[in-house]
Amino acid sequence: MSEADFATYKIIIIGDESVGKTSLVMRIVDNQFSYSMPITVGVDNYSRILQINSTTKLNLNIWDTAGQERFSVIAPSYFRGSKAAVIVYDITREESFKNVEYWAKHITEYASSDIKVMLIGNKLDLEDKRKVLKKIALDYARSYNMIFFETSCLNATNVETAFVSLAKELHHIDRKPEHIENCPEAIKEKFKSIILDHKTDNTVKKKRKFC
Ligand SMILES: Nc1nc2c(ncn2[C@@H]2O[C@H](COP(=O)(O)OP(=O)(O)O)[C@@H](O)[C@H]2O)c(=O)[nH]1
Ligand SMILES: [Mg+2]
Repeated sequence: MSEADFATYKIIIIGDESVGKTSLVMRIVDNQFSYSMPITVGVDNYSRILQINSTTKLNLNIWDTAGQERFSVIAPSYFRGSKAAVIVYDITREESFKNVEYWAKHITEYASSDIKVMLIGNKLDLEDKRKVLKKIALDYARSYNMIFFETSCLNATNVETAFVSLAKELHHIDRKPEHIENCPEAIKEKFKSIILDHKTDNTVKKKRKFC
């Protein structure tokens, strides 16, 4: 297998405490779920190989915060070398969605400017307790050019789909020709962001858009 067919990407997971970050990692890495996830896990990064097409395998090196988020501060070294950040909130806790902005600022401050960001609204199985409307989160994600999914780690809804989308996007960015602006329209189209299955809404202007 050639180098072009295999790549490793560091992906960091951030967000408030108890939104399901560790559960998300456990679901994508081991396809497991537990109501009693350890708050601090000894090992804080995990790997999952994803086959994204017939010739390409990607190694997702996924980093969990190991409880640092309890103090609302995450060491800058956590962000180093990351190609993507996943911000997680809990659809049943409005506060955790409000704090997405706070975590996004951390990314702006510490991560590389070409980082890809995915926003995840977790605990979709608790629909009857929902406090964050999907449309509000979707609009927010669009305005920052973030990939967006709602997931349930409990029943595995959308977890695999979300990470496959992110992996594909990272792979496309990686293979993007340096002078994409000079490429024919057809090629530009190929590398266009795949977020949300919708076109990015450029009418909403915010301070910082993620790649
Ligand atoms: N119902 C439900 N509970 C979840 C889900 N994801 C995580 N949890 C539970 O929420 C709690 C916090 O999860 P955890 O992964 O430790 O959150 P973290 O602090 O963000 O790492 C645990 O009791 C999990 O079992 C989910 O999708 N649905
Ligand atoms: Mg955790």
